[in-house]
Amino acid sequence: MRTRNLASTAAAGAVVALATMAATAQNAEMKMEAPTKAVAVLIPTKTGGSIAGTITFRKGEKGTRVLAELTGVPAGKHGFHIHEFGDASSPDGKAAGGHFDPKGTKKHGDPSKADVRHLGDLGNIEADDSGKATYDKEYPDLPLDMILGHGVVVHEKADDFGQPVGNAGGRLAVGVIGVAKGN
Ligand SMILES: [Cu+2]
Repeated sequence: MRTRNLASTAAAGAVVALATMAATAQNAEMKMEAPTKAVAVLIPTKTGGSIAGTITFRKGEKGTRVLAELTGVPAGKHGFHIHEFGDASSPDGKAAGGHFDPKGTKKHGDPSKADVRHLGDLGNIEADDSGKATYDKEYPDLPLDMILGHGVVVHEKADDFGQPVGNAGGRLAVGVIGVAKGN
């Protein structure tokens, strides 16, 4: 009898403990707001020279606005993509993997034209003679939450939108997309 009472008391205690844990978890979840801004700071690869800059991703009314301000970029167009991995650890930038393609389209494309493309295909970023490059485009189909933790790559050459990856050559810089303080 006594043992049984103890057992049921313990069981009741466990139920209370579990309920408390669940309530705490729920509160924590409710307090955590969905990210509205993310940033990637570029790290030059071994061929990236003095390239530097920050790419900002802002949650818009629909989709994501991508803004970049870079310096030290060789004049001209450079392929600019979100890549699969947020991994800037290799000197050639290849640890960032291939183009971010969560929909599995396996098709490279020009974001201003192609409706079917790797979601990470952001086209080109163009630098002037002083090495300054800016970018400001909004993508209705690019959810901010989905790109967090992935990588951004600035390529050596222009993206000509040829298959399979746009012939943009090597990688000048890699950044990792991380959650930033909102606004
Ligand atoms: Cu790329």
